[in-house]
Amino acid sequence: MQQTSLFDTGERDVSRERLDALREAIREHDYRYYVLDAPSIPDAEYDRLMRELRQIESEHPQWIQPDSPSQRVGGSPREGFVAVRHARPMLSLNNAMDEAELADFDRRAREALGENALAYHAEAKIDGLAISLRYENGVLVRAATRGDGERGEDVTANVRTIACIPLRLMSTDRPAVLDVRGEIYMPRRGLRELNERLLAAGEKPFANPRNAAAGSLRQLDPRITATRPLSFFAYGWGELDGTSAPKTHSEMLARLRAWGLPVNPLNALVYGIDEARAYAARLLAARDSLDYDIDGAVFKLDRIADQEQLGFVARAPRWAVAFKFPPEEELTELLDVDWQVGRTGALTPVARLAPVHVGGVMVSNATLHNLDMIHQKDVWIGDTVIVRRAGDVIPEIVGRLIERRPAGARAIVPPRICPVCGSHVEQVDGEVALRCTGGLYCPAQRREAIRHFASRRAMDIDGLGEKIIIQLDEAGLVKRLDDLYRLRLEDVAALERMAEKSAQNLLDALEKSKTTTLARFLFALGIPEVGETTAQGLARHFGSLDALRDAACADLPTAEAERKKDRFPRLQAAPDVGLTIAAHIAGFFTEAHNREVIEGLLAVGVHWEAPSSAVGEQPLAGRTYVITGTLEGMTREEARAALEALGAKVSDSVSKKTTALIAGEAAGSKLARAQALGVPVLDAMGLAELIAPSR
Ligand code: 5U1
Repeated sequence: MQQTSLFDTGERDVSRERLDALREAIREHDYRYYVLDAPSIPDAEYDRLMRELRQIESEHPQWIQPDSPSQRVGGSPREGFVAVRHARPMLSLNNAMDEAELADFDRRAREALGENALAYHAEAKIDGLAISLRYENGVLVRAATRGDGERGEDVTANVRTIACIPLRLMSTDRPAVLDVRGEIYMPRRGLRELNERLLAAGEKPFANPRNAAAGSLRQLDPRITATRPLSFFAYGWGELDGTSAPKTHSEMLARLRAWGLPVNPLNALVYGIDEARAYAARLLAARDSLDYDIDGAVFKLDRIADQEQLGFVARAPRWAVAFKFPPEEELTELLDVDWQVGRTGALTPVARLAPVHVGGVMVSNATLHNLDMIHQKDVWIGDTVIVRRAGDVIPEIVGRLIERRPAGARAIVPPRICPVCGSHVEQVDGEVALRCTGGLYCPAQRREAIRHFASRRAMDIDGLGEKIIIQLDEAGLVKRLDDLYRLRLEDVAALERMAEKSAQNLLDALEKSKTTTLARFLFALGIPEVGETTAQGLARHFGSLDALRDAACADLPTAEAERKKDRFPRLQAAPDVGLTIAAHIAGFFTEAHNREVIEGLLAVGVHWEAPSSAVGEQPLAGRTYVITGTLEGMTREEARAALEALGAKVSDSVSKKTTALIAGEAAGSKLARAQALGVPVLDAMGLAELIAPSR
C-alpha cells in the first residue's frame, strides 16, 4: 500500500491522479443523470468507473473523503420538486457481478446464521426508477423518488397518474401506515410507441426505457406524465404500522398484492445457492421475451428474523444481493455505416461496430434507423457510440459520447445511388426513408416486386406464389420481371417439388397474364404509393403508358417550381395524385433501369387495349403542340392535359415538326421561333376550338 506524505514532495501518485479524475468524471455523470435526465454513458460504464474508484479507495483508505461520490447512495433532489424525508431510508443493493460473488454472498449468510441452506425470495431486478409510496389509513398520500436514500423528491401528483398504482388500498385489513417500495418502469412496447409520437412531433426520443421512465416521472406537469405508459412493481416496504409484522418477505409481498399493489409474477422462493443459480439462469433466458428491461436477479433472505440478524453495511442490507446480468448497453467504436436496401426499396443505415459484448451477445452491427435519427443523435463515423441490445429487437445505436469524438471523425453521408443496383436514391418530401427508385430492377427488391407483380389484382399470375418466387430467385432464373416470360418448361419443372403439370400450368398462367389492362399493368409496377385506384385514375387520365411516361420524365422540378411548391404539375393533374405520389411516379419513370424493364415486358408480349374512355376519342393523335405565355381562363397545365387526353403530344420546344404553337399573353422567344419557322400560331380561342368537343 502506498503512503501519502504530509509534505507535498511535488510528485503526484498515479493512483491519486486517477482517483481525482474518477471522482470528477463520476460527479459529472451524476449531474447529467440525476439533474439533467440526460446520461451520456451507459450504466455499465458508470459502474466500471465507480468500481475502479472504490477499488482505489479500498487500497488507499486515507484518501477517502466524505464528499467522494462513493460515499453516498443516490443523487440529490433537483430544483422544481419539494424534497421529502423518507420515514425509513431507501436502501440500495450490493451487486454480485458473477456466480462466484453470488456464492460468496450465500456463504457469508449461511455462516452468519449457521445454516446449511437458506430460503431466498428470488425476484427480477427491474431497470426503472425506485419509488416509495406512502399509504396512510389505506390512502396514497405521498410518492417520493429515492434521491440520496434519506431524502427524495415529492412526485405524488405524477405518480397518481400511473394507472396500476392504487390510490386506495383494497380490502378492509389495511395498515395505518405503509411505505411501499418498488420500481416504476416503462414497458418496452410503450417506449417504442412513445418514441414514435415524440419523433412525429419533432421531439427527441428517449434512449432507453429507464431514461423514459425517469424523464416521464420528473415532469413538472403531471398532465404530461399522464400520457406516458408507466407501470410499477412493488418489491419491499419501509415503515409499516397498525398491522402485524410479517414473518417472511414472501408473506409480506402476498399482502401487498392483496392490497391491490402489482407484484411481479416472476418472483419465486428458492432454497440454497443451486436453486438461486438456476432461477437466475431461467430469468436470463426469459429476459428478451419480457416487455420490460431487467438488469439482474435479486435474492433476499426470506425470513425477516434472518434479515434482522444480518443487518446492514452502509446503506445496503447484508441479507440481499443483486446478481447482475450482462449490461444491455455498451460502448464501442462506430467503424462505418452501410446502407441496406429492404424489399420495398427503403434504405436503412446499418452501423458497423468494433465487436462488443452486449446483453451476453457479441454485437458488430446495429441499426441507426434512418437519416432523421442519425441527425437527431448526431452520430459520426469514428465516434464512441452507445449500443443497446434489449429484448428481441435488433441492436441499435442510442447515442454517442461527444467528448470522445476523434479528430478524424466524419459525418455520415447518405448514398446518392443504390448500393445494390446503382439506381438513383430519392427521399420524397414528408417521408423519412431514403428509397431506391429501381423497384423493378433492384435485386434487393426483386422478390417483393415479383410477388406484387403476380398478385391477383395486378397481373394475376395463378400459381406464382411466395415459395416458387424464392426458388426461381435462388436458381437465378428471374433476374428481372421480364425474365418471367422467358421461363422454359424444363427450367420450371426442374424446381424442387414441381411436377411437370404444375410447371405447365404456371407457364399457361404467365401466357394468359400477357393480356391485361393499362391500369393493372401500372398497379403491377409497384410504384410506391400507387395503389389500384390511383393506377386506374392514371390509366384513365393519361390514356397510354407513353403519355404517362412522358409526363413523368418531362415533369422534372425546376428551381422556380421548387420555390412555388408547384412540382410535377402534369402528374398532379391526374385524379388522386398529390405531390408525394407524383414524386414517386417521377422518380420511378426517370430511373432508366425501370424503363428498360418496362420495355422488356412489352417486348415479351405484355399488352393491353387502350382504355375504353380513350378509344375513338383521339382526334389529335400524331399532332404535336407547344404551349407558351399566359392563357386566358386556363392554366398551361390544364391545356396540356386537355390536349393529351385527345391524343396530342405536347412538347416544350418549337421545331419544324410542331403542329402549332399555342401562344397566350406575353409569349416570348417561342413565338418568335414559331414565326421564323412558319409554324402556325393559335391563341386561347383557337385552343378552345381545338379541344372543344372533349370539354
Ligand atoms: N426486485 C427488487 N429490486 N430491488 C431493488 N428488489 C429490490 N430490493 C431493493 C432494491 C433497491 O432493495 C431492497 C433492499 C429493499
